[in-house]
Amino acid sequence: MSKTEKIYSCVREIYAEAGVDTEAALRQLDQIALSIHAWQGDDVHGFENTIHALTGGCQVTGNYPGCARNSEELRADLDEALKAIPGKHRVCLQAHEVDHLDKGVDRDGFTAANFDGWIAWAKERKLGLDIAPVYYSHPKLDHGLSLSHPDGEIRAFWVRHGQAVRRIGEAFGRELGTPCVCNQWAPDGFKDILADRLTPRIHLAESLDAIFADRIDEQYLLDAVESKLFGIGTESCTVGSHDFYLTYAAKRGKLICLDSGHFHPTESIGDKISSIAALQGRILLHVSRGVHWDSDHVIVLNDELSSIARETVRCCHRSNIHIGLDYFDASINRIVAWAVGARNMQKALLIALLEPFDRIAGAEKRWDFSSRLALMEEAKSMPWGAVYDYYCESRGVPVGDAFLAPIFSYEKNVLSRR
Ligand code: RNT
Ligand code: ZN
Repeated sequence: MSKTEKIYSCVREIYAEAGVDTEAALRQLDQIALSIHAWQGDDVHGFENTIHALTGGCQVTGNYPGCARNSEELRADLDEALKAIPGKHRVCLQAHEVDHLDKGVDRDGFTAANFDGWIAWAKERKLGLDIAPVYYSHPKLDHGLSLSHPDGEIRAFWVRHGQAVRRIGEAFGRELGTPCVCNQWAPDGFKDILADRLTPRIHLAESLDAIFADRIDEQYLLDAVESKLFGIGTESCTVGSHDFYLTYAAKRGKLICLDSGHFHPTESIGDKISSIAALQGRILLHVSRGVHWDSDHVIVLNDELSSIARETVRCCHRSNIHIGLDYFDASINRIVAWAVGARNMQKALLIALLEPFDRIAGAEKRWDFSSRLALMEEAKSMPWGAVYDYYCESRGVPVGDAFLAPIFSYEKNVLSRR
């Protein structure tokens, strides 16, 4: 018996005494696939011939060496990251993370063939793929507007891009046997106070309806729409606000994407999950960490993350919740960033799965809020870390910070030579 197993066998008993089955919790954790965001590896640059400037709220800071320069490097880096994350996961692409381009074909002409390396890679590893259109970092993002632009031709270009990416997503779903989540986020917004806030929103709604006009079977593709509050250069109005997209998603039966950096800094998305689960019930999470603003820092195991994970675990029986990661830090080793954030997401989920929920909810039902508070606080110091260590070991992943050494040797041998 390894040290990890020995500790786990005691800890399993401690949990059993509290009425919690750790084995059942780990089986549930095994079922939760995280959608790992590829863009952490290339600083949201993508692999089109021309590197367009990052525009419209996607700001990456830092210049740590080793940024992936093409899809092959990005896949190799993702392989390293996946070795540090127990369980079976998915990978989400931004649609400019292409394998290769066809001469003279812009984003409105992309097809699944431009992603064939990704499909082959995912097939081999039995991974699901998700995707998002890229309505930014392109000259046709004019005055900060894409899908809501007043010029119908500009809107039409971006609508064709959205349609093209949905078809690519459908191909991912067909080829890989698991529905691809295709998330629509457009940076459209305004720096200063607007005279007419209505027209851009009507344009956005019409563009989205045109993008979604193609009926695609949900066994291949699930559509999501993502709101935002503000960004650099869009301080006064984001066209696709939460009110806009929550209504849109409810009316059109789409997943609503909740990004934890896209609300007022004190507003938590944890509380939103049950509200949506009670009604519309289709959610995509973009788990991120804003520091003062939507800065997309690597997620840490803090109260915000715990509440997102807890609410996800409590609500997933009556809603369809997909967990996507969405942070990007170019100031540290990018593979470590992937691993730390994904492991934190799992730790937060595990803590929620190990909560003695029946006892806590029982106290609540009896109006015994004193016991509810005490039980919730005691649960925080239960030895869940030993359960996570055992999870890693039993799924063939290094325990504790041992995942760092292989990543740093990869940095030395591969990343530092780029
Ligand atoms: C930006 C949105 C969006 C992006 C990705 C890169 O604020 O959160 O999800 O992070 O498209
Ligand atoms: Zn996001």
